[in-house]
Amino acid sequence: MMQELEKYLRRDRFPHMWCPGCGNGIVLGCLLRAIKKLGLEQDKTIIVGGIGCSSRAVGYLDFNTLHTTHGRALAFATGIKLARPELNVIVVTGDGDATAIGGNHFIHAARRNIDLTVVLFNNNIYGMTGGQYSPLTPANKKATTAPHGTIEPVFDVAELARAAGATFVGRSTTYHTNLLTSLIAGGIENKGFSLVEAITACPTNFGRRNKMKGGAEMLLWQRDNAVHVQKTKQMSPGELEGKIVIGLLHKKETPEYTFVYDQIIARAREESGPGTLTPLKGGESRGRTE
Ligand SMILES: Cc1ncc(C[n+]2csc(CCOP(=O)(O)OP(=O)(O)O)c2C)c(N)n1
Ligand code: SF4
Repeated sequence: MMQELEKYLRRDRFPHMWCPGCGNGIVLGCLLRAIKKLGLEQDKTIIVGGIGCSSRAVGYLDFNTLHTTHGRALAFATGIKLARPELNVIVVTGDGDATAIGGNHFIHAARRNIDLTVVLFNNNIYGMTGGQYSPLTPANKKATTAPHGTIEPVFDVAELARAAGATFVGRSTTYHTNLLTSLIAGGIENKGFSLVEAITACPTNFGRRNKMKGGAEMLLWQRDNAVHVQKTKQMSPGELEGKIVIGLLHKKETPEYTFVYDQIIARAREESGPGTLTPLKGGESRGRTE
């Protein structure tokens, strides 16, 4: 980790709990580079995690952090953003956390276009609990709960986020770190719901079972199987089969949820007359009756 990123880390929490070859540290490094690039203040930035190896990242970060419950990171983050819309709210989550138990929160946060940046660590498996398959485990891949290969089709989580209403969607891998950093920065800058899917390696529970060897080989696999979205235009569906499309996949302008919420409060205040609602102080309180 570069020295200039050290100030963002709680050094007293080290050594970290991740296995050798795990990609989580690479995603974390990209997140911190994005934060540094944007010059976000540590006291004005909240990072929320669910439960899982990836969500453990919040414990190592010297920001306002919340380690919440499995699948509920977005529910907590939504509450924080509504109460304190001026803060930067970033969510770190795993593929199980965000799309299995937390799938409902995920689609509705995207639908609302609330200003949260979700960094989804997609290692295609439940890492922390020993390798059960998730909605992002590709078909035919092995897991403890699918010893002969999964038979369920996989979600395209980027497409899911776009269809649900997200206004910024990007994907990169832990091999393509510059792209991952710039997508996370773009997601934070976007005023609305942003998803950055980070394809990362779990050599312990996915790689080992699926004969992908170690973390280094899994990085090379990412290099060889990723295609930048700009190149896909010249490729046939057959050539795209099994490829990971990376880059900025979707961006659009839609009013952001807390902005619309403020307008409703202003309208409600006008309609209810003076003294019925507490004044807003820089987003500190919202719409409570006196
Ligand atoms: C309500 C609840 N159900 C199940 C669990 C057990 N559990 C902890 S982490 C986890 C899955 C983690 O997988 P993922 O979100 O993909 O993160 P990873 O560990 O791979 O980073 C599960 C099922 C839990 N802690 N709480
Ligand atoms: S189990 Fe997998 S995701 Fe969890 S720390 Fe180990 S390699 Fe990383």
